[in-house]
Amino acid sequence: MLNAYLDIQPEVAAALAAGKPVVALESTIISHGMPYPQNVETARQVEQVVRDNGAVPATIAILDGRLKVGLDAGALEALGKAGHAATKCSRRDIPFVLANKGLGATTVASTMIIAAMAGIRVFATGGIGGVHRGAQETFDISADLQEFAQTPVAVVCAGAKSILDIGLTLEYLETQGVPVIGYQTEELPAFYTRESGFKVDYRLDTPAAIAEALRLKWELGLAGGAVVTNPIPTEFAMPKADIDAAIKQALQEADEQGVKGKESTPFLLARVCELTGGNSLAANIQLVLNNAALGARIAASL
Ligand code: PSU
Ligand code: MN
Repeated sequence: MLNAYLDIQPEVAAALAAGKPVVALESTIISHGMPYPQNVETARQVEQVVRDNGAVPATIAILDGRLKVGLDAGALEALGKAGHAATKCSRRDIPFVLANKGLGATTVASTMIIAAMAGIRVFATGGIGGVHRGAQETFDISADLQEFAQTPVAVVCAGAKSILDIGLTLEYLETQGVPVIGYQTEELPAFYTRESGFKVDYRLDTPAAIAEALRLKWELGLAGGAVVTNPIPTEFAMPKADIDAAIKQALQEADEQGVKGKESTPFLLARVCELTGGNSLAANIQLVLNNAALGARIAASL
């Protein structure tokens, strides 16, 4: 590719050159989104599910002064083991982590940027960043939301977690011209649960219909991507009361401890996981696998 700092794994490069489906995967979910060793195990399973659904997986990270598109087993293990010691890289961080040849885990925003550089249009993950609760005071709004507005990659996720203000996140996306699609649902899913009380912009029922809407958007030259929300399968969804209680406590602890900035989301994710025992982790793993399958099918349709 044009970018001198990009290392595209040969299998991924061959698929892209042949016009075969490729699905980008992020690495902050590995380092900061789940504990070791389930994070590495899940990352491997996600790649396998992408393959089983007819696409080539490309996990993205920053390593040894290179933007990596496709990671080998050693790199996945290193990221998973490093955990919070890896640098969580959003848009602003990319050049600095490249320059000091650090270990950088890419968020949704930076994964989109690097995927777009490589020519990948579909990306699957668990949850996205958004407008945090209390953002009226703190201004804590994830850079992911700006990225959806400018970078042409569709992100398949299980909706927004209620660590965020879901209503404000939707308002922000509307302002930025970012469509929120519901796969086989009119209601926006809330990550661990299938219901949020909010509506998506468009319900589409097949990967082909989603691919067609994306194709039209990009053919018209409309900047940015789309948020494709995929509800957690019913059998893995969590009781709303359990997850709400854990989120409430995690938010209160974050407030008491003065956690802010880029630490905020990883802190909340880790506390929710601890407070619910393994339950939320098991749900989290299942929804990511479910999103990987849908991402692969959309990529295949594109
Ligand atoms: N939400 C999750 N799991 C995650 C993240 C968010 O349910 O792993 C990660 C993603 O990498 C996302 C990032 O892009 O956190 C958002 O961080 P921030 O709010 O600091 O922008
Ligand atoms: Mn933030």
